[in-house]
Amino acid sequence: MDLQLYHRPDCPFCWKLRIGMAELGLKAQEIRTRLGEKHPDVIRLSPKGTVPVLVDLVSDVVIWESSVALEYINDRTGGALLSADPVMRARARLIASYSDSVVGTALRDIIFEKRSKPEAEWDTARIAEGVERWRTMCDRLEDWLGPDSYFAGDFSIADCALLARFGLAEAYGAPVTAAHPNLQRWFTTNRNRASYRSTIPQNFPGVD
Ligand SMILES: N[C@@H](CCC(=O)N[C@@H](CS)C(=O)NCC(=O)O)C(=O)O
Repeated sequence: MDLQLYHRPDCPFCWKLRIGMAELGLKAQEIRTRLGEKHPDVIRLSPKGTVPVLVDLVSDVVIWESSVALEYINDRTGGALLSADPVMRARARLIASYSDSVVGTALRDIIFEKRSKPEAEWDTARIAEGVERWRTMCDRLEDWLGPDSYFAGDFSIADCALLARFGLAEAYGAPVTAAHPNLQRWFTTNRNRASYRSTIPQNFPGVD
């Protein structure tokens, strides 16, 4: 595959996709976008105007939705990021979707608040509510993971999605704690994966 990736390093959807690409041994020509800036190519290529945008130059396909892009590269390379079992595939997709939407919304309040203004002006009540919602998500994720190593069979698209969110949560002051031992074990182990370490953003706006 000859890939181009439009992405922003600290965007969780982009980070998720970069983790998946690294897991699958894929490299892309990277075009980085910046917070608050609309890249003209992204506006041209994506009807949503969001990143990531993945372009497969060989197949001449443009994919502007991170979950579709992740499954596309997985399909193209033998499918290592989804189990063969239909139940586990469904589970991986559900958890990845939960990560993209529900988990993302909880963290968004914390991140938007911290990166949009100086610390002295942070709305601490809004941040505290976000942290509270994040902890509630963690209760559910803790049960879903249980004693397993990964969320849906082997390492999957669900782990890609959640690793990026947990990385952001930690950076923005909502780390996983001993109240969630399964999650703590999962994050401590998987943050050492080469795919995570090689894709972690160099800085997190507002807190670096
Ligand atoms: N559902 C989309 C969401 C992508 C998204 O919201 N990306 C954000 C960055 S995290 C974005 O591009 N926002 C518009 C902007 O930054 O101009 C996906 O999964 O690809």
